[in-house]
Amino acid sequence: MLEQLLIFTRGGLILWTCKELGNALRGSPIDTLIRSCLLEKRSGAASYNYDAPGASYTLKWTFHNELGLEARAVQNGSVDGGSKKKSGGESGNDGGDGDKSRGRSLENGNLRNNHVGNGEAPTMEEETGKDSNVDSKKKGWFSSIFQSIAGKANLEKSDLEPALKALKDRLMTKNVAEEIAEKLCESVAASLEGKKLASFTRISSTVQAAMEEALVRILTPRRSIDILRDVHAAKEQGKPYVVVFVGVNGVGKSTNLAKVAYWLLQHNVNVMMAACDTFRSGGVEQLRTHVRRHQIPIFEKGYEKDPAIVAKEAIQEASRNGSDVVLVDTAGRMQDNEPLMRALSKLIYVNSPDLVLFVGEALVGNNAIDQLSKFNQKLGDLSPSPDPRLIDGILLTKFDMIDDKVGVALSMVYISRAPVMFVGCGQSYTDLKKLNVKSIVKTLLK
Ligand SMILES: Nc1nc2c(ncn2[C@@H]2O[C@H](COP(=O)(O)OP(=O)(O)OP(=O)(O)O)[C@@H](O)[C@H]2O)c(=O)[nH]1
Ligand SMILES: [Mg+2]
Repeated sequence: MLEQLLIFTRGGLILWTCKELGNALRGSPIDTLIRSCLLEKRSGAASYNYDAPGASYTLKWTFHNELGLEARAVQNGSVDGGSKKKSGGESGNDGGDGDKSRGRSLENGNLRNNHVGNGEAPTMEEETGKDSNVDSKKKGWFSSIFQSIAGKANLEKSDLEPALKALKDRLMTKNVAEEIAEKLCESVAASLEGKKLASFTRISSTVQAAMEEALVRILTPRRSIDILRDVHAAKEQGKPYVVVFVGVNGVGKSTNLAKVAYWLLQHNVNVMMAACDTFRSGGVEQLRTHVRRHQIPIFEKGYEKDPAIVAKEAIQEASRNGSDVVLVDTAGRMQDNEPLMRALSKLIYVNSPDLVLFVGEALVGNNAIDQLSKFNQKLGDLSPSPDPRLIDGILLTKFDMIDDKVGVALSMVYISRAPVMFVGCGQSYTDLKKLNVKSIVKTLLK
């Protein structure tokens, strides 16, 4: 018999409950389910049996909704095929719910896995950003600057200048660096010059295509990095694939390291974490919480040890225990703190990781660009090697908090020529996405 229905956000905030369906629940089946199944196991199952003295329930759930709502049905005893209510159709992706209660997924500053299994393939979504309603919102400013040229024959640069100036200013309000804004405008100009575009719609689609093409050029890295492919290649050579997460304090290194671990686990890759933040108190414990939830090994040596040595021992341990990947957490450091930057270059020199991932916070806007370029510069200057390793890729965090200021992503790639490999967009393990160029263009033209 159906005992209770609940709807709550991914953060755990109960929005609606209907208890009148049966007797009051005995024990705490909902709490137990959340604690021991949903949070801990990353369960892909959609059914859970709760058995306590005098209480036996089957709990079923679905997580399949754009709003981040979830419906839960509790049935008495063990059942088959109990009713499963959906709270609204959708794609099952993690598209943000913008829900303030998301913060509740954090406990003592640590990330919780609050992604409720929906049995779907654990692929990484592309960052779809803030592009809903783009077309309607775009119309206002976009039509006011481009409408005037519709229907003009043989568009010349002088015809386009006012529109391009307005476009450049607009891009710069979204944190696009001036140099990049100019490049984008040049591409747009080249796509329009000499043409006659009869309708505003044609102009709009031409501009959009030109921007997309230019952005793909900017965002396309010098070399492509396919982590899963490289992990398998390393495995074939009988060695673990090593990723070092670097960046300034509090940008989200450890949290996003845990998200990357989650993503790798979903691809059946054995992951080990190396607690090489031997500097900030609480850093090791923070990582321990994640490994407990992921049920993966951790290599740790406490505090005040040389992180380069801890990482080295961790990699040796990974070879012994058959881990495919070692994710190395490092202490946050300011880009101009020379002793700490020297220690980091030593860690990289000693361990030759496969990937040096710079974790940057999109939220700090152009400061992130300064951090990135100085990290690269210091890693180069302070390395013991004549041929120093620099940053290979970027993990951009807090993308969920920047509204439409997406320009920072472009600048980071532009100055470092390192690709944005992941975008962190929330505080759940599943809030890790790929950068989506189309969506960036839409956001910029919004
Ligand atoms: N909204 C949002 N918050 C994030 C994201 N990534 C990390 N955070 C939060 O940022 C805060 C700092 O995260 P940490 O992972 O501890 O950062 P850190 O870089 O390891 O910090 P230090 O080790 O002290 O340098 C935590 O509250 C995280 O939950 C993200 O993509 N979006
Ligand atoms: Mg950390």
